[in-house]
Amino acid sequence: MRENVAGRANVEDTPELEAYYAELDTLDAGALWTVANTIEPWEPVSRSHPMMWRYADLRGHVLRSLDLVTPERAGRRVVYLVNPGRKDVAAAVGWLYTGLQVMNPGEQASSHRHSSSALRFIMEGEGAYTVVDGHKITLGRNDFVLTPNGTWHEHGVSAEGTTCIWQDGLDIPLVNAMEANFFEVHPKLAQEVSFPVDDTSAIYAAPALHPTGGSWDKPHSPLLKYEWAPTYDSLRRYAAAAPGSPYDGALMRYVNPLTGGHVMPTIGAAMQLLRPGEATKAHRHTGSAVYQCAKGSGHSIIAGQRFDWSERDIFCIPSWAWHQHANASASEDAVLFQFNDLPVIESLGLYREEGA
Ligand code: GTQ
Repeated sequence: MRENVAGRANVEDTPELEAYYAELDTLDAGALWTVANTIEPWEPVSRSHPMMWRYADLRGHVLRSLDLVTPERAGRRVVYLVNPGRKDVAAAVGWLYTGLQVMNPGEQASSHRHSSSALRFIMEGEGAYTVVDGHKITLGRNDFVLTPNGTWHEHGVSAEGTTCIWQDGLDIPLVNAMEANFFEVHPKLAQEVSFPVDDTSAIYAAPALHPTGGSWDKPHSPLLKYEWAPTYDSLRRYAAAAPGSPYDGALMRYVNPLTGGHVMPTIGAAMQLLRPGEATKAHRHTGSAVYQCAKGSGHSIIAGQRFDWSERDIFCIPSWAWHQHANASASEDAVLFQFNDLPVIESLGLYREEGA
């Protein structure tokens, strides 16, 4: 730990120093040189393990919770994913939380709001919806929906639908680390729908067109739903027209259509397509990400460990871990959804990247 390098702590323990440290400890103080090399590593040292959670392993357990608890009693019926290195903060990786939420037709969770920002990625089922600040949003497979911090939100499945499972992604660990988390339940437990259904898509999802007039001063995207069909179409067109990134294939960020920036101040998201047979080069960068395979199959090598994934499997890439991806198929696309903490990393000036 204490390397013998000029400018780095390199002090031998002596009885006198040990006594000195013990005295400082009684005063709730310490000698920096005993911890300097740990608290200021040469480069980021993530406590998160590279991990993959197979949907085939989890799905049955997620469905079992339908019989064990009601949304009323549980608040939210969710199986959350635990990184062994981040168990203490309920993170799947870094400061990001993720879980699988399940709901039967006709069920609705009570409306609430919190300081954490959240997103959902729909995995299976018909008829899911979310209400965000009075905007009702209908959701299908591979749709991605925002519930930015401070917005009232509730999720449900229409009576005509089927059992739905979606992935929740939140910055709960980050907001808790900042000691800034508030949580409130809506006084009426459910909101009124005060806008036309899917209005934010009608207003803000037009390709390369912005509505004139109006104003928007919130720090998150006014578009709340990013549908799968136009996303996949855009990725395919991009992948056919340009080489994309040697590290990520055809990767596109979900953006706030008014600014081109991230969808929320603390959580970014992206979708990437690996062409048939495509294998990327390895790179690493600061920032943590949670991935879900939205289509196809392949593998990723993360910090030297190989993870073979197929549709609905979830995996994570810790900050500064080397990673590369490959599509397993010679004829089909592989598509990966991800959410990440890049808006935080970038806005604090902490982004660094290194390619192999
Ligand atoms: O529905 O806002 O998986 O507050 C965890 C915490 C979902 C939600 C989770 C939450 C939510």
